[in-house]
Amino acid sequence: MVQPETSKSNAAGVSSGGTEQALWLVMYEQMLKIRFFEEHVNQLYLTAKMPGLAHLYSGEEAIAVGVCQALRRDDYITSTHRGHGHCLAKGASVDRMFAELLGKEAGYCRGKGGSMHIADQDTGNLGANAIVGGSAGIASGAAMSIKMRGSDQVAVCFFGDGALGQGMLYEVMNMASLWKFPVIYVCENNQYNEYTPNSETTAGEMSARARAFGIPTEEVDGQDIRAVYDTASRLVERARRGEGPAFMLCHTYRFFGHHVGDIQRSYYRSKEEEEHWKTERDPLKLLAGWLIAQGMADNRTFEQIEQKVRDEVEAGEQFALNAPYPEPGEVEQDVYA
Ligand SMILES: Cc1ncc(C[n+]2csc(CCOP(=O)(O)OP(=O)(O)O)c2C)c(N)n1
Ligand SMILES: [Mg+2]
Repeated sequence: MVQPETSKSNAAGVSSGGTEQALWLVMYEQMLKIRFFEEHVNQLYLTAKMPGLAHLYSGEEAIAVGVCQALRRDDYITSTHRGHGHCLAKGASVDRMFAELLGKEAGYCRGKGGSMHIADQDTGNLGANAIVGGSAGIASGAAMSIKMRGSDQVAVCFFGDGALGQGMLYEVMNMASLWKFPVIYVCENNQYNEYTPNSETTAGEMSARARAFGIPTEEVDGQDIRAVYDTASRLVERARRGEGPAFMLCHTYRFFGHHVGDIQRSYYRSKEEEEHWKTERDPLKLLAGWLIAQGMADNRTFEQIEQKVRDEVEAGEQFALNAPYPEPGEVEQDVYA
């Protein structure tokens, strides 16, 4: 993965020629990997090869990729029930991701966690989490540990707009602000909490919640990876310098249902609304269009990336389908209650 040096190489910064082009193409590839991975996850569900459900991140890829691209490998993230994008963007491999979803021993949690509990210490991923708002405590605790150890790492907490109704978020934002923890709270406002629009669940202004604790806030178009990366880079570097937490509100949309089984959605949102986001606000199309307009890529570039990513995802899926399940005797190993 190309790591940015500073915000100089980002969208709003000084062009660094070939390096900038390579950076955007890497981000395009990462987003496409998440998109294709989840297309396969949906198929695995539909063909009854995957136990349980999965919450697809399709449509929101620019947030995970744009933020994680601003991080170092040893920085931390915490994720949500909609976590595939965060895990892949932070460096998880597709074969072990598929293996986890299929309950195989080669998976990140030896097949015991599934889609909503993928963690990977090697890439700084402290875990996906099915408790809405739960990751805020974990990310803030990790940031406290960074501070106590005198390290210059940063922790990022991804969470949905639904978590704005959870009290724990406010307890930890208060502490993080007082003690200047290096943590970025990234709110993925996809407008819905399960099957309810957030206009029915969330009073007042979203960013005002963080500002009440003296935490600086930034609001970005979460479909525009250049804006996400630019903002995340600034906030991450600020936290790394010891200047404390920040709150990033990203406006986005999930292209599919709350989970893979949520097929009949017209009672809570219209087909027209979904079509609009898919055709006009797709983060992949937006970045591709910009790269072409800048002369940084052409159709052939995207065909090559697509082939590479398709091969990787298909090979990862095959690996997982053929991989063994854990021994039944291991069922209680690594399980905490
Ligand atoms: C503490 C808690 N309450 C309720 C639930 C049930 N639940 C699962 S996802 C969800 C909605 C989450 O909405 P949001 O945070 O906006 O995330 P999104 O699904 O939109 O990405 C709810 C209420 C839960 N998992 N945890
Ligand atoms: Mg939501």
